[in-house]
Amino acid sequence: MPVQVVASEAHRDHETMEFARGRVAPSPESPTRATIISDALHVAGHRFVEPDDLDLDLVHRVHSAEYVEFLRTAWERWIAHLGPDAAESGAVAFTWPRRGELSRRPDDVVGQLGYHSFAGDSPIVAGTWAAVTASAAIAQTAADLVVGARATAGSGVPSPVYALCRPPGHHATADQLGGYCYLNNSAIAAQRLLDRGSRRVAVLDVDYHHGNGTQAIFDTRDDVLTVSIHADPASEFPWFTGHADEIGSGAGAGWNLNLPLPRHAERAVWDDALDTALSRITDAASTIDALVVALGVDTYVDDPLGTFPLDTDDFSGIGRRVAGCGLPTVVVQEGGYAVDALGRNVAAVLDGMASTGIRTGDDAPR
Ligand code: Q9C
Ligand code: ZN
Repeated sequence: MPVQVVASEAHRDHETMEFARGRVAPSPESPTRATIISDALHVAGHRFVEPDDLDLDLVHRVHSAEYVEFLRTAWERWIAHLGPDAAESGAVAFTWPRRGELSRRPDDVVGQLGYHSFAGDSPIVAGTWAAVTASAAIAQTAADLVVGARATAGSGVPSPVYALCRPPGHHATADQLGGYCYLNNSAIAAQRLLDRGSRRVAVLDVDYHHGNGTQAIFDTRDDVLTVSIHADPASEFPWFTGHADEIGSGAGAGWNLNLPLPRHAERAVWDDALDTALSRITDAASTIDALVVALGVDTYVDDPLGTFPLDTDDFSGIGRRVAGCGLPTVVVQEGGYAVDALGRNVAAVLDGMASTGIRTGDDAPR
């Protein structure tokens, strides 16, 4: 059964370098990633849709206005401040606020880069604003399509909608970029579902890395259940959050679940974690009426950034099991860097989801 895929070419000119693994090299978060996924989903016969214009008010519900304005203007301010030679690196920080000290927002773009980032792996280049706003618009549109389908689906659960977001988003907090993420597309999709009538939304993050940004954005809120399965931050990026004892705070206490796994965890261990995650979501299913899957496929056995052993068949299994929740679902692309396998891995997830006989408006019993 074909799935609606929201995609755009506006990410193309967001192409960065990263200082990692001892050298400066093209970032693994490359434009090619989106092309490979798009090609595989075209071949699989899915239905492509262009995103609507981005609703900046929606973005401001999960990001601070000064952060969004910083993202919009940082590139031109960086070049104006440092001259054309600074184009080569892209706008990137080398100084960050110090732990436990007051951190006042600086005036200059160089200081603001430190204020508005937590990692030096995500430069801002000329094409970044166009790319991140298109990526967020894709998430917004995918949420709108799921809501629209629900309205017409009668008693059936609508088919999933896939948001081909690039760059990814789950590391971005309300006011900090990092981990190749600038705007938190999964959080934007979740907020959109709430604004369009969901009572409570679950975000299930299966990326190899902890979804720190999504956790932080919804930390004190009980209208979004955030669940993340990831490599233990004691030995993996993003290093400082993602531990099992982070359960949310204030009204959000009990509405965050972290399932950290050791590096090189076996498939059975990962599978058990998914069961735990899905039980938490279905336990609360009386109040949860929509799901966002933050779909990183950097859990793949050959991913250059990961250590988990999942293969392409495992990804269709994930799709099947997630669809078993029976919730209207937006799938938002996060990480995944084994470009040769990226297309078929994403296609496998959608295939697994669409093969479970979820009924749509067209085939639901009346
Ligand atoms: N040696 C996602 O999968 N990169 N982001 C820093 C420095 C961190 C991954 C590596 C990887 C971020 C969306
Ligand atoms: Zn990742």
